[in-house]
Amino acid sequence: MSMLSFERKYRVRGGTLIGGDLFDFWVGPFYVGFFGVTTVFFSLLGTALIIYGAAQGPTWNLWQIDIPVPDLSYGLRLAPMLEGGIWQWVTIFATGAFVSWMLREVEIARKLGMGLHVPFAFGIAVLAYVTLVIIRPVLMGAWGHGFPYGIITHLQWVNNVGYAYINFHYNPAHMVAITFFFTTTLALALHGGLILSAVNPGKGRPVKTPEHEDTFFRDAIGYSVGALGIHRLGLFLALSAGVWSAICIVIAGPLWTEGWPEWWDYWRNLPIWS
Ligand code: 07D
Ligand code: 07D
Ligand code: U10
Repeated sequence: MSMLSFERKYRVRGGTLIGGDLFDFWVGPFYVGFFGVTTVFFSLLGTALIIYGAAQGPTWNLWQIDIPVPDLSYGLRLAPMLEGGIWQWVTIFATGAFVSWMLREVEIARKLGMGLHVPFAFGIAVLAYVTLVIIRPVLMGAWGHGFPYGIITHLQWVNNVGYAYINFHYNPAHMVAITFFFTTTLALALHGGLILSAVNPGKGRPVKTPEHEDTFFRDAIGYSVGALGIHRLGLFLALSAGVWSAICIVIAGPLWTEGWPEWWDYWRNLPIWS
């Protein structure tokens, strides 16, 4: 394990949100903490339930396993275990595990005296998940609107929900989200390329400075966002992708019930043209 001397210096007490010193220890490389225990607790229960659900058949093929949502007729009530109840409990345990993981990241950041950017960022992924399986189903009045837990079946859900709105590509928030995803990969490719070209220029050639990095982009596009700036921009782009994804699905149904192509009719109906 590299950096053990550093870790020894920083493996100090404190920074916990709850539980004081009780769980303030490490197991191998992993920090435990109160939320490490709750993460393990929720993950084990959730995984056990998925295995129990898989055992109900019809397959052990990992790609085919499915934990289906309750029928829409159950509305927002608890369903019997074998009729969607497993999905409901897995949802509770998964949400518990994801929130615990985020809070464990908060405790680790506090211990190290660092900012909370990483847990905040993970919080956006959790927000997208919670939007899909809790917020939107609640707004639409039935747990059956959540996505099923299966590698192939969750793809079918995305496909079916997409076509339920005729053409999901016409959802304007979906367009914004996709643009942010694409821009994130562009920014990461530019940043990864720039850093490697400067600090790993090849055997026998001198490592270049941040001034070289700035100058490259000033020469190429007339402006450099800077070494700190590119990381701020990267985080902003990636989090915006997640936020606009959550927006695009939460408006599909609760706010707009027709096909997305029809949404654009507002443009033709503007008083400017009529
Ligand atoms: C590389 C970090 C590692 C994480 C990995 C995922 C499990 C699931 C569970 C057998 C980038 C581990 C997977 C623990 C096993 C059971 C019951 C992260 C990296 C390797 N999806 N999705 C995948 C999840 C949704 C969509 C792959 C999760 C929404 C499409 C994997 C969630 C919508 C495609 C997966 C989730 C959606 C995928 C690769 C939760 C819109 C693909 C994921 C909790 C967001 C791709 C067969 C990956 C694929 C794919 C997991 C939600 C759409 C199985 C855990 C409902 C269109 N999804 N997904 O690399 O090949 O992420 O599918 O919200 O094409 Mg999905
Ligand atoms: C939800 C994942 C959260 C993950 C968490 C962590 C574990 C632990 C452990 C590895 C949000 C889980 C961790 C389980 C693992 C270990 C050890 C991320 C989540 C908390 N679409 N579309 C999106 C594109 C079409 C449709 C989002 C592109 C069609 C629907 C994104 C195209 C139709 C929904 C996106 C395209 C359609 C989406 C997904 C192209 C289908 C959604 C990203 C090029 C016919 C979903 C919030 C995301 C959404 C969504 C992209 C096409 C339908 C913007 C590029 C036209 C129904 N689509 N789409 O949200 O917004 O990540 O979800 O054609 O619900 Mg789309
Ligand atoms: C970045 C960076 C940068 C770096 C970096 C990185 C971003 C410039 C300096 C990081 C990037 C990388 C390393 C690149 C690769 C990363 C990816 C591609 C992202 C995807 C990542 C993965 C796919 C890996 C996922 C792996 C995970 C999540 C680890 C899995 C971990 C576990 C299973 C254990 C988790 C530990 C927990 C929860 C707490 C501790 C618990 C234990 C050790 C278990 C024992 C439990 C206890 C002691 C508690 C007791 C439990 C109880 C009581 C409950 C019991 C309940 C019952 C019901 C029995 O920018 O800088 O470089 O590197």
